[in-house]
Amino acid sequence: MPLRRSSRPSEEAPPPLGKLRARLGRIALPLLLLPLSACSHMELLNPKGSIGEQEKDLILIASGLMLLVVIPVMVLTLVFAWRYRAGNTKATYSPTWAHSTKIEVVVWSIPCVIVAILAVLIWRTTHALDPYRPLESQVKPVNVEVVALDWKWLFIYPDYGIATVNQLTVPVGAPINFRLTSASMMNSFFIPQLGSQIYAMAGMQTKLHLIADEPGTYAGRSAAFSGPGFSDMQFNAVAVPHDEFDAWVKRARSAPAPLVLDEAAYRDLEQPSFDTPSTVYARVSPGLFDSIVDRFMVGRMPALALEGGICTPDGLALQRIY
Ligand SMILES: [Cu+2]
Repeated sequence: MPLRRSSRPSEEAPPPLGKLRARLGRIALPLLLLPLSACSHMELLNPKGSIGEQEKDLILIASGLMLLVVIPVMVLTLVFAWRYRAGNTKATYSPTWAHSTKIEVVVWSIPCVIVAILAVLIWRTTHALDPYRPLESQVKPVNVEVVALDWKWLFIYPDYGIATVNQLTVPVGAPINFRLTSASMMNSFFIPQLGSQIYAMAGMQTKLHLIADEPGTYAGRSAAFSGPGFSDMQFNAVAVPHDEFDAWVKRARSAPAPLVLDEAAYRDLEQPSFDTPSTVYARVSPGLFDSIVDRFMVGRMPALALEGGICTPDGLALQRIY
């Protein structure tokens, strides 16, 4: 539309309310629908596992509840500004007005109710979706030990004696029990389409339980800045049917030129590197994950001994033995 300049804008009659509403509707509707059209590209809103599904529901319910306050406030702001504009002589004019019990009840009770509902909802889902909580399933879970290195992810499959770098292959429909640690910087392990993010920290271990309900390739990443190679610290989480997973394990173990992740190979691997290609190790030293966690405990050992504590394999837990 070409710009039209009125010679005396102040005398131009304001458009009637009906027309204004129609105009606002024409602008507002596409704006409201815009984010929805992008849903299929937004990983958090396009989950592929039951944890991710529940988290998506939580995001949508919580956002909806909060919009119950936000939308009326936005709309009423415009309505009030329009209705009580200087030019409108029909609106009530009461310069000494100071208090309205009705308004007080509305502006306090509605947010209180919403906060109460959100509190109950969040309390329940926080416990239901606790990353440490094992998933109930008839299918045998797969254990994966995750080590955040500078700047790549090492995945160890202790039950199969294999390991990979920057590639996570998991069977569809089986709970995946992750144990995570870091060999250096703190990192954040995140596969948005499968659910919760969790930190990986040196000298301690965190746990995460996820499940993939559909076969596919899902982007995994570090969601915490950890240095110059951070932006390439990405991996593919590939969910495949169970028999394909078994075949993949078999292939990994019987690679023609097998790579072995022993202590020496690990020393090489942990050197900082950028944009590391995905690698499969046919064998891995047993107990590698625990030894990576324990490495950061050395300085604390004498102190722990003096305190009469022991260091459990379960990370930093300090139990007093007397
Ligand atoms: Cu911590």
